[in-house]
Amino acid sequence: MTTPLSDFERIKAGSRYLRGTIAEGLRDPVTNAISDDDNKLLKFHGSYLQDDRDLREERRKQKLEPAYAFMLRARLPSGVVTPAQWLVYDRLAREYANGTLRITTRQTFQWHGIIKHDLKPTIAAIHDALATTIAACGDVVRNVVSTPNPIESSAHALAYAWATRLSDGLAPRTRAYHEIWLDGEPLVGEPKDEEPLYGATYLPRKFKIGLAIPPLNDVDVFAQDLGLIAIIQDGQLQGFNVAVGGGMGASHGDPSTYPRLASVIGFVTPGQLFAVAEAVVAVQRDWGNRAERKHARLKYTIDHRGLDVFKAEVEARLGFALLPERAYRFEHNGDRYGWVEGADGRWHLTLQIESGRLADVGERRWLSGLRELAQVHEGDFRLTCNQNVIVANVSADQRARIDAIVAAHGLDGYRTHSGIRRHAVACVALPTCGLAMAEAERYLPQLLPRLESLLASHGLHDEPILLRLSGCPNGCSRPYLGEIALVGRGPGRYDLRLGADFRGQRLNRLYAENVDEAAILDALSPLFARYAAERATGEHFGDFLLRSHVIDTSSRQIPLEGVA
Ligand code: SRM
Ligand code: SF4
Repeated sequence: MTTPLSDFERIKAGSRYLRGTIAEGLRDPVTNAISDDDNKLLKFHGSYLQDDRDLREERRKQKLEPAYAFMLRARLPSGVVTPAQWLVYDRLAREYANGTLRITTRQTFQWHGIIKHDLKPTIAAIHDALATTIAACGDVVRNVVSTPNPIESSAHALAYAWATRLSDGLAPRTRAYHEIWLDGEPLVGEPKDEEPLYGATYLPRKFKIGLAIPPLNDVDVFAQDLGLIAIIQDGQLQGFNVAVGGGMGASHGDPSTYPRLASVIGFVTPGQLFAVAEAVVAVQRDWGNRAERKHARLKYTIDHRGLDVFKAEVEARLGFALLPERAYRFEHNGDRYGWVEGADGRWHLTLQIESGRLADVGERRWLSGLRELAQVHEGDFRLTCNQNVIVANVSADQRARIDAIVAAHGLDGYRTHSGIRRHAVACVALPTCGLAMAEAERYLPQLLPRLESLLASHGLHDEPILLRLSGCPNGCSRPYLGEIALVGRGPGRYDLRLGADFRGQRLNRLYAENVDEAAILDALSPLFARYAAERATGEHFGDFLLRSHVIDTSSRQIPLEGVA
């Protein structure tokens, strides 16, 4: 007996290539929501219906419908934003959203709190700014991330070109987006096959691609469904190591779900890359689990069928074999802050933004400050997968002007931040995320000072330590790659996980389950003390925990150096 397909598959199949009744639902004045089925389809257009969870209970008591509003996510390959685009996004944040812009862990922008009436003009404005929101969410290839670091300008230019090519080439083709949001001619009758790659039911689940240029693993390449590791020799791009089956999401108490690091299966030349990406996506389209969404990501397809079988199928479809993987070495997966000079003499300034939230709060006026920068900046901006921003391609004579704006708006905290603060990432969680079990972004400002004072008491204030905070086990801050990670269980309670490395190549392990802040600090204090006293020169916290057997050594890891 075959297992029935998930309800989501029925909705996709009946959607006429993602149209559903979204257009009609947007016009319905009776509710601020849209139907459940349309909400599922809306994700493919880059948006989610949410409600303000802080207000949920009160509104329920008052017999009001929840405070519905939409989250919208842009598709910005490689996180590159021009100053002109920045100004549009900033205006949309103030005019239609909740007055904030949110940089995500996949180097794009989200807007929260857009009411139904304003969703269409917001999307249309993004389109007019030469960007899009299509396939920013949904069962498709998402926004392709790549290293945003422009120091090696020629290598970065290549990474950007490939990220854009993959992002555009693997995007859905349906005209539904134009019809619904941009007043394109509505389709008459049944649509023909508009999706040569995806077909009418798209992929079984989301699919993520990331491209890293060693020694920087600033995209967490092993957390991607398809990770590409650029191999550059003497300034020339030789090709890419291909890694498949990475993913973070898991569910509490369900061992059949788990985070997994991508497995390197070989090397491809630049000329082969697009075909290889398309073949990997196509095998997942055909082999992925369409009955159980919890098991539908590529990582489960691979573990279910076997890596060798999966690779053989990809090669059979390609008609050629992948070459043996090439040597590579990562140093870290964080961002470097402050000014650096690129190989071409242009300057780049990385600013740290707590949880990627651009808002004007007290003396730190991120939204206004970046707006003012966008008004004078002649280069571009790069969003990072650690939720930060690079003011990129600045000429030497413009640096002082940029510095003055940064200082005037209180955005230069990166100069004095502690080691752990410089490496802290938190997901959105409450109040907008419907899946959050505990706070993350809103909790980080309380947690950090406590961790900092604990670290300082052991002389570790400046020690770089990766902290990742997620409000639930879905893992949007990639917490399973944190040297220290908190994964939400319930209000004020988290799983404490420890011992990933500093390069995104080793998963951490569960250390204490379902604990509150006091227990977390109690657990960490003796470990910090031991680390301060016993670490080897240059040894990172996660590596120390592994060496000293505080965490189990059996966690799957990628060898720290690729094979020669
Ligand atoms: Fe995520 C779902 C936010 C990166 C794994 N994620 C969600 C939703 C849409 C909640 C929902 O489904 O209702 C969250 C919206 C919250 C809000 O109010 O904005 C959400 N995810 C985010 C962002 C904004 C977190 C952030 O603080 O930056 C990131 C947006 C990225 C982007 O621009 O596309 C974000 N999410 C990630 C990552 C990190 C990454 O991709 O590098 C992961 C782990 C990697 C992975 O996919 O395995 C991630 N998000 C998930 C999952 C678990 C998927 C799974 O395989 O089980 C869900 C839940 C789901 O899909 O059912 C989820
Ligand atoms: Fe929401 Fe969980 Fe993702 Fe955080 S990790 S944004 S709580 S789905």
